[in-house]
Formats: sequence, C-alpha cells, structure tokens
Amino acid sequence: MTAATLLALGGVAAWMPAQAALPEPAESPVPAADSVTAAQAAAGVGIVFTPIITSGLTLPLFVTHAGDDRLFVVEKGGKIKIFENGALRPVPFLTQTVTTGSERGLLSIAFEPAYASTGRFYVYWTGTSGLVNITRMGVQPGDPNQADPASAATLLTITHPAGNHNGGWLGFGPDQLLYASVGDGGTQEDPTCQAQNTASRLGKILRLDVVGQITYTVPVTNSFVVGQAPEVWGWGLRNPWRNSFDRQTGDLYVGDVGNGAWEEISYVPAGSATGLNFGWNRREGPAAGYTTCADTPPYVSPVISHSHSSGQIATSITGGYVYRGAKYPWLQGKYFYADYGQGKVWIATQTSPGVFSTAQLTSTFGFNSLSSWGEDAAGELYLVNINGTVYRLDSFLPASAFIPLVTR
Ligand SMILES: [Ca+2]
Repeated sequence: MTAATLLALGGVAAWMPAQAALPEPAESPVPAADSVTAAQAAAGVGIVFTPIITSGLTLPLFVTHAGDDRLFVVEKGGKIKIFENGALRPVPFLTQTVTTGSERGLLSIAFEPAYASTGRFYVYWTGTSGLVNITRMGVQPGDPNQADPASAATLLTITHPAGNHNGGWLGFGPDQLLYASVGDGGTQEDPTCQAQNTASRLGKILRLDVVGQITYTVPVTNSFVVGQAPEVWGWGLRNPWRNSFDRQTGDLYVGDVGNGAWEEISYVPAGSATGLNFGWNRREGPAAGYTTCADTPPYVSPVISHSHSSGQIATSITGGYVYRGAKYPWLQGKYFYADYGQGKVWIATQTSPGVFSTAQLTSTFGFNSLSSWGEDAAGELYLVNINGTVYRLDSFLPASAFIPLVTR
C-alpha cells in the first residue's frame, strides 16, 4: 500500500486487509485490557496510524516533547517546529544553520528531565565539513516557544569524515545522564576501524553528565579501558540512528543500521555494565562481519535481526519505543520499530527477559519513508515519514468484530 493509498482512506492511514471495512479508531468504544481474549491476543490488534501533521514540514526526522503538551518536530534542514493544539506554530522554535549533504543535518533534540525548571535542551547537528556538534541551548526570556541562539554552548564536536553514518540520537537515561549515538564515520565497512577503536568517538554511544554543569563532565563509571575517549559508554556501532529508553524500566533499545546483510536492534537492560561492545565491524547483526579490525569479544548480540535478503526483509532499521501510554493498555510494553528503506513497521513482544518475538504489520509505507518514531509527554507514540507527515499511533479492539491487522 502506498502513502497515497493510505491517505485516500478517508484521511486515515490504516494497516488492514484491502477488503476489510475501516473502523473509526478515535470514536470506537475501547474495551478494558482484561476483556481481550487469548484468541484475540493471538490474532493481533488493530493498529492505525492517524496523520496529525500533513503539511508544513520539510524532511522531518524526529519528534519529541518537553514534558508538556507540545510536540517538537525536527527537520533535517535545521528547523525545529512546535505542534500544539492541532497546528504547527507559524514561527519555528529553532532555526539552526547546518550542513545537509547525504545524512547530515539537524538530527535530534533532547530536553533535560527537569526541563520545566532548568529550561535547558540539547541539539545534535552537523556543521562545516560535517563536524558533529552537540550543543546546549535555552529559550528566549519570556517566550517558551523560541529558542535563544545567544544561549548556545557547544559541548562537544567530533570530526566526521563522510556524509553518511552520523548517528544523531540524544536521550536522557534513568541516570539523568545524556546519551548520544555517533556513527562510525561513514562510507562502508568502517575502513579505518573507528567503531572498534575506543580512543575514537565514532561508532559509539557517548554518555555525558550535563545537568547542572557549565558544559559537561564525564561520569566516572564510563571508564573501562585505558586510553579510551572518556565520553565512551558503549562501542562497536555502525550507525545507531534511533534509540530509546523504556520510560518505565529504563531499558535501552538501540537500532543500528546494517552494512550489506543485517539490520539489528540491541537491548540493554537497566543496570547493565558500561563498556558494552556491540560488535561492528567484526559482527553485523547476528552474523560474522568483517575481519579488517581488531577482534575484541565478547560482543553484545542483537535481540532482533532482519536480513537484507530473506524472511522479513529490512534494509535500514529505524529504532522505536516501548509503548507506555495510557490510551491502549493492550499495547503496554510492546516495542515498535520500523524500517526506513522498506517502509515496514513491526511490534516486538518481550516473551522472556531479553527474548523478543516480532510481528510485522500487514501493510507498508513507501520506500525510504519512516525516518523516526517519537514519544509525547504522556507516552503516546508517533511515527515520522520524512516525506512530511507525522502520524499518531492509534489502536482498537472492537469487541464485537475483532479484526486482526497484524500478521505473524
Ligand atoms: Ca551489533
């Protein structure tokens, strides 16, 4: 099903068999979670992506919140726009000058956990020659809808040679520390072995202590190897594009884009040791990778892998979120993720600690479309199509006419 087809269905993008009637997701009576029968649970649930922003966005690639009712939509070209009361505000929250070739641009924003009192947020963007920048800012005095460029303080810059694999995710962990995912420097196969080199900040998840700091300090528990870059928390990553912490458990999900064979999601339970090696380029997904860099096991194996060539094929993974909203209790704890290249969406269920089963939705978006997921202050989820649409995740379980919309 193409994006145009989805929009033709009464303005509601629905994942459903072509012959089925389209239910009304917003108005349908919602049964309690405990009324879901085992047969219904086995058959699947109705998943609807309702377009809430359909115009006014150029190359959106992230959406998040600041702890209030506003949604902040990040555009690759350097703008962040606020969606509030059903509309985009006419003036962008931020306009940042960035370089945008290939995968470069303005890539994410993260607000401090106590943003309402601290007023500080962080943006991840690429500047001249592709230099990765992590910059802190605040808002203009008296205007919560306008970032204040004069307040900008760049905490960290990282030389990044190629246009692709910038990483670009920022997020605060349950430890109140800022995590940043950085790609391996680009081209293919990590030719200079950045990911397995702990002295390099490329191919890493970095961890910084920023709350209450003028710039940042390094958490003492980051250190695990003599001579490493002090910000390194985890290593052996290729292009960790979209990650998230489960807001209830603190578990971390890492979506790492593969090279020629495998797309992968890794899972780091809360409280895990630091210094995890996710394997790239010695490992790609669940398989052996390349032999050009140092071999330093043990490696963290992904909990979800999709081949480029068989089965439920994926070609560029877009990590998502564990659903913790209140609207759809039957989705509690489900991890939603997508594939940018194939336009597919999956729901993953943790069947035992660290073990996941996956279900692919029956319909797909267009190729090269699903750039990111997002979460609002209430824990409801959003899906971003880089072609300019932001969808809200909705779901339904009509008690009288249960329609399985998810295949397994
Ligand atoms: Ca890996």
